[in-house]
Amino acid sequence: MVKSLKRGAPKKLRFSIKTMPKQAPKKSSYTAKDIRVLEGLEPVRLRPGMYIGGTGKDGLHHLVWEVVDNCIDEAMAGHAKNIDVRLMPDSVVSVKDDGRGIPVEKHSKTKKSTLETVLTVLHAGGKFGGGGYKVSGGLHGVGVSVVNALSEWLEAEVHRDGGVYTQKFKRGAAQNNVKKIGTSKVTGTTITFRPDEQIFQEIVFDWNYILHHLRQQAYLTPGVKIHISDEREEGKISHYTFYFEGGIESYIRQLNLGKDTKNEAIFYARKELENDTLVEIALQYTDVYNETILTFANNIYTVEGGTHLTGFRTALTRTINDYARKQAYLKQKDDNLTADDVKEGLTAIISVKLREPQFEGQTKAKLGTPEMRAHVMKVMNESFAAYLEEHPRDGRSIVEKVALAAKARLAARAARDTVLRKGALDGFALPGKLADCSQRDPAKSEIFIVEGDSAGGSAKSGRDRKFQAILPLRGKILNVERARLDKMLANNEVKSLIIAMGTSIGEEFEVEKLRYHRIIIATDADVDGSHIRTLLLTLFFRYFQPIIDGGYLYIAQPPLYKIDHGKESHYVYSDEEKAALTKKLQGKKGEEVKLNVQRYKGLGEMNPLELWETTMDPANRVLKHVTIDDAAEADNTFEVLMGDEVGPRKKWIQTHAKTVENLDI
Ligand code: 0RA
Repeated sequence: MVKSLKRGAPKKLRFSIKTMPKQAPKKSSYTAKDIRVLEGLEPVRLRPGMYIGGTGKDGLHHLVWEVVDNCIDEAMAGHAKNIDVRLMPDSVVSVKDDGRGIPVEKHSKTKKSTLETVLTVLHAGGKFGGGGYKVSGGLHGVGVSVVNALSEWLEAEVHRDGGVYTQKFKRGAAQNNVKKIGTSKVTGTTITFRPDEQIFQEIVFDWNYILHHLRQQAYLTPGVKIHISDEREEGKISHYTFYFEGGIESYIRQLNLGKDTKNEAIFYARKELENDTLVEIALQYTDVYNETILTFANNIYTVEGGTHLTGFRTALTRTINDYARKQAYLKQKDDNLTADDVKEGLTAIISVKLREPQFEGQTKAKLGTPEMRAHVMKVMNESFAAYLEEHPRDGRSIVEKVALAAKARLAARAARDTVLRKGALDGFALPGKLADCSQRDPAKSEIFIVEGDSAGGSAKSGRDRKFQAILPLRGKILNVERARLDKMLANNEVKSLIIAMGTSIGEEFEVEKLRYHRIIIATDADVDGSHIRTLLLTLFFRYFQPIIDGGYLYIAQPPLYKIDHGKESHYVYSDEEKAALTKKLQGKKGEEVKLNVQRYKGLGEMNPLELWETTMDPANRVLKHVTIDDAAEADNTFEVLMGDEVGPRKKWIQTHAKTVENLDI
């Protein structure tokens, strides 16, 4: 058990001096006593961003994380087993634990009760414990006093030494001395608070966000039971209990649920090193193509990775290579297995704990502490090599999987080299199915990527051939679900697209050679259409980012319905629009009028004129400009919903669904 871990900066800490409370509190409204107390917390209210990262959604939720974190510390020190988080009406949250209870007796230094000190003195959290145990100061190293400072009101209830004690605060200022209000046979702390509307832009908590975070915390703190309930709507209570005996090993099992696993025994290592440093690693290979790797430092999710991750990758690659050679799975002369090869099918979690971690990167979500690289490498080198020796069957499956990835990598490279050498992608021979425009100036030219031959036919007839080119793609062929993206590049449809664009791909890519400055994806408004759109966006995201950055990529917005009303025809682009228009047309006459509503399932159902009028004519059409965020999201959707990685898909579905219990698996 590692005690006294000081935690560092928040996941998303933006040190913005622009972040100011909407209204700074007026000192005059406080009594002399309040001012004395507030002096300590005033900086928090003046610059909330410095303490919780901001006053938006993340900052608001940090209040909850901060309190829960103190409870987790109490659990990690072996004193608490249960944490209960309740979202109550009117943005009130309460967080309860069954730990020792914050001490209520007078503290020798501050002459106030320890409870009041912990809640009103910045960074006081850790200094007041007895024995070797210190409260870490919470997830963000700021302590519960920050939560107190940023709450309209906060109430602490402590069960300790046979009594029940409470104390109330307003905007960080104590309203009374701690008082005994009853007797109790149990121990624990309950902190109930309402975030201050003067500080936060909005004080509505996001249930799914909280669920996701607390589930993750439960995995990272094996043995602690976290119960969460949403009691904000009367008669509609949802609740979850997260309890994972197996810690990050359980987390791996959950992520790999439903996938074919390569090594049956999940690899798990845990090592305490000098200076209260702890390294925990769990991993398992599956038969999927991509990698799922989650890294944490002091229970903070480090999205951007950092030194713990690089240490892990280096050691993993080296250990697998050493083992493969030693077992003669690789011949001496064979190429090394690369870091990319060992990624394929890997599910891994790295969780490190350390004193005073350094966070860096754009979102302060990258571990910078240099020594951590060597620490993780050391743990990995020793334990993973031992694991492979002790589990020869699992070792063999892992090496086989990695070797297969290497083979595919070499084959893909060879294929790409041949294609590039032959100059097949550089645009000299335009594909047969491209109906090109006559215009040669890229700035004035556009290309519609349409789905299927029938839409292709309508679009070719309906277009203005001077500046509009049409490239029909066979959806079915393109829709290579569960395939690697590099397979897609070998696909004829994709090749046609690359040749038509004229940019080539990979090292040969040149955005300056783009033949059209508007690339318009025009797929149908159905499931297949959205599949293909996701796929194309993913392709652009991974291989043609400069096209997105240059603002050249668009999505056409064809209408969903045509509504005929007497001699008038209207096109509508959404169900809401349809409802509104129907209401308007019905209302005109004050009686039932006959409307003929036609739903367009595909672009191919429109005749050329309709297609021109609604979707292609620059004077009328609506185009959605694709941003890098749209494309990144598509890429993610591609991974989660279309890939064969069941873990994230399950997770995605779970976080978006309501269930009651979610116990260890
Ligand atoms: C200061 C000292 C001790 C415990 C705590 C604070 C404490 C804080 C929180 C916040 C939420 N739950 C908490 N539980 C405990 C040590 C107490 C002792 O030595 O008995």
